[in-house]
Amino acid sequence: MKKILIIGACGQLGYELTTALRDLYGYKNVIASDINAPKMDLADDFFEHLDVLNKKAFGEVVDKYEIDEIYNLAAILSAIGEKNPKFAWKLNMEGLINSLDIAREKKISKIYWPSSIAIFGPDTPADMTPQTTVMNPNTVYGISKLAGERWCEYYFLKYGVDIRSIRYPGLIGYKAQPGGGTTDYAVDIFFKALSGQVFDCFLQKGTMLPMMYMPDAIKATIELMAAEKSNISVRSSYNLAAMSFGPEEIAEAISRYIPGFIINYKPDFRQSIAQSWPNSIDDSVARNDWGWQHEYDLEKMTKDILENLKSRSG
Ligand code: AKB
Repeated sequence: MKKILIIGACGQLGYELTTALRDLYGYKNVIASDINAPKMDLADDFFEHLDVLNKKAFGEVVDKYEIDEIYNLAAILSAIGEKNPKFAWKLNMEGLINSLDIAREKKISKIYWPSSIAIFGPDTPADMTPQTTVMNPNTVYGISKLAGERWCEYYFLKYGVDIRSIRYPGLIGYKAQPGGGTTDYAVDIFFKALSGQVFDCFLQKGTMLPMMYMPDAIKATIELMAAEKSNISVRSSYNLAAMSFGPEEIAEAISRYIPGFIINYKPDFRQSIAQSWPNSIDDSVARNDWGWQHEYDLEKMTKDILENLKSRSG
């Protein structure tokens, strides 16, 4: 059985991806790692404390477990990145280059690295944004992801590293907290609504963004990594879509289950980041290349999250 290393396993995506890959490939075959202390059910013999910037330690973990596949999910997201742009650049770029070099040097069979809709910017066509178009991102996170995409393609073309990547929209899940992005409001809103609180939204009414429910993001990631090499025509990163909505639409969907739920709009610096991103994404290349299909729309996702959170709280 192949051995997988996840870097950034304590993050919003990492936590759920680690669980899903362990279900598929066996618990002991998926090594979780993070710079942060592990969440309760990750803290065991198959967790490594790892800073992706420490290439030596990274290489030692790869050797210790005879790793075949690497998922490098460590990143500083859009909102936090604007507070410390130089560090965001350093972590996002050097972390990726370390992963690509280790993949090349140690002949890792496949490597996964997430990109984002943040690679697009205010000059990009906002509706049904195509796979290849004007990019011009204006956040440090977006700049680092776009540069990262170029490095991914370069390592594939130049050294044959089998790198695969998705440009995730805003990811919405309830099992782990998001890590400082512009789309995080769409996670927080569920927790506030369920605890009977008014939700102060940091984005303005009508700010439409591409979003995806976590089970779809996990499914896409696993399917892309399992796809035949010959079916993958994009070695930078694939556009991927499921749904698009503004804050008032998710609030309305929630209030169908929680009558009387109130949302207020208090836009902050994240408003201009959101406005620079597309409203909706054309992901036909992913659909044609490796058969991507989403399962969840806004309605189905809202019902699922609220049911799960309610049953969790007893
Ligand atoms: C963010 O908001 O920064 C992320 C993303 C869209 O990549 N969720």
